[in-house]
Amino acid sequence: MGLNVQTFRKIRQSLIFLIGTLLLFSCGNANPNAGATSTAPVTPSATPEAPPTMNNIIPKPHSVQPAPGGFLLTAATGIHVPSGNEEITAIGRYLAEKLQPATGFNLEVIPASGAPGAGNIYITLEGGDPALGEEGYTLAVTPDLIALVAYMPAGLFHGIQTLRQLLPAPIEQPTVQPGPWVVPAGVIRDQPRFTWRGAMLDVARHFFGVADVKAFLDEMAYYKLNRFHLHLSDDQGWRIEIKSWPNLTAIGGATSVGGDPGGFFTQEQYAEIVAYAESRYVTVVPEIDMPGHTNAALASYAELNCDGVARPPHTGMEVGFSTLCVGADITYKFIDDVIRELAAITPGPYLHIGGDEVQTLGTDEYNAFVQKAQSTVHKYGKRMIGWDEVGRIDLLPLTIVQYWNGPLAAEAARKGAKVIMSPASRTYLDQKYTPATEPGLYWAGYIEVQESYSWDPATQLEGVSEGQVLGVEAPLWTETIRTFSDVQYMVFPRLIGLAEIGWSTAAGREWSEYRLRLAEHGPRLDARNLNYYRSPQVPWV
Ligand code: TNX
Repeated sequence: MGLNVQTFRKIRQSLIFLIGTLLLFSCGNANPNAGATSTAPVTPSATPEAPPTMNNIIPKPHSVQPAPGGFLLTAATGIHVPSGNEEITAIGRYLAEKLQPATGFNLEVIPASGAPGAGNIYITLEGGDPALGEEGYTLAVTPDLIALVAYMPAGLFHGIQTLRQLLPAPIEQPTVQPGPWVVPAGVIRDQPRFTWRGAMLDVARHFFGVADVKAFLDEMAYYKLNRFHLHLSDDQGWRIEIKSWPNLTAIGGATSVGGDPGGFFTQEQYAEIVAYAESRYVTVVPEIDMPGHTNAALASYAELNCDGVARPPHTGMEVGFSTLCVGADITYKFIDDVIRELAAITPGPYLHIGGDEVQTLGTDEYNAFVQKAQSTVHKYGKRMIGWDEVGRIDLLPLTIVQYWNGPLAAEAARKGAKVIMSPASRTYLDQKYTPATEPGLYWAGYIEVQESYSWDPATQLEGVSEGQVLGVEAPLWTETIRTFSDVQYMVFPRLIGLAEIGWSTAAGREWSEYRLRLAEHGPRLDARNLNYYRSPQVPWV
């Protein structure tokens, strides 16, 4: 038979490798920062064409030890995964998919046991360090091999995002680029600071469909975010099919702010989003806002109103006027049905019930309602999350409070609840960057990129310290956000900084250094064709 395929691959690999090595030496060291450690000052490369360094990764890894030289990725590079492990094979395929468009290589995912020979990528749980936790990983790059090792698959997935960022920026282009595709050598040991690193998309004020949501999830995964909070109902729209209450989507789903078109997810579409998120190690956190922010439901069913009269649809932006009829039995039948159906299609452990901005109920009425909602969420096997107003009630041990503005999150923390930090003045992605920003609101202030980055979750709110913080989340409310291009513009680059706040250690995290790393990400955002705010605070390359 002459040359068999394996031998041919090996010879071809050796030849390409030899050429690559020569190329590396002729360009000098592939890593100009070799010898530096994560504590040394960062010198980002000056142009997108310069060889990549280990120092431009966002979120910044826990520890980085650069070494001389680099690994040349070629068409013959194999991605070796443990044979018989479907989950890791899928992660290997994901990597191959991400590298395909720009390199033109159809990298083979090879089931194997043990470390492969030179010129390959090795992805494994073998030797994974439990001390790096469920999401940590070690990425060791030598001129011969890329070895990605983690204790759990989520860590491997995050390590792959790091690997993508170690390749030159054109790796993100959708069409074939010249290369060469050199990964700088060194060792990265990495793990997150917080377990909750989230983004929220409000699909109620304006609706964004499955394709947009998937694109949003892809971007979250790239920055190692792991919680996707979907704000599914509000005064202006109801966006999730509830089979026992079909008018919620038939009537409540038809409207949006400003009379823009409505829309909703069928339960099948929601399941598709959940599965897509799962494949990117992101947990979906659905929110049905109650008892306020419910005009869309009150317009769909007359019996949910205390006076028995259906409300007209609301397409304005005012908040606080609507409430479910908290004294009526039918209200509790309604929330039981909604929570039961939503819990059944949500594999993640969380269900968000909103609870914010109710201006038409007394404190006792509000507290009694939220108490019942909490029992219902618990009955269907989920942990309740609420905005900080729910901090007033008797919280179950696993209930989580999401801080946005008031003093009640600290009260909840005193009672033992964990807090998700979403301070409006730092994390609200719907707030304008400057007065010149076209979309957006500014009630929490203008939030330039520096303001959104320069804060710490453990010191932001008096009475809430590191151990009480579950993590961080940036919400994008969409009253004024009408297109997915506007979504991108408000999200980028602020969400990138939020991802770093959630992942990287506080020590050494500084705007003056971060802005240089962020600048290096400009060509990557361009290559991914994202619309983003080119803040004058950032020296974009
Ligand atoms: C406050 S934050 C809200 C939302 C609005 C947002 C606009 C919170 C829990 N409620 O209903 O969309 O401000 O910035």
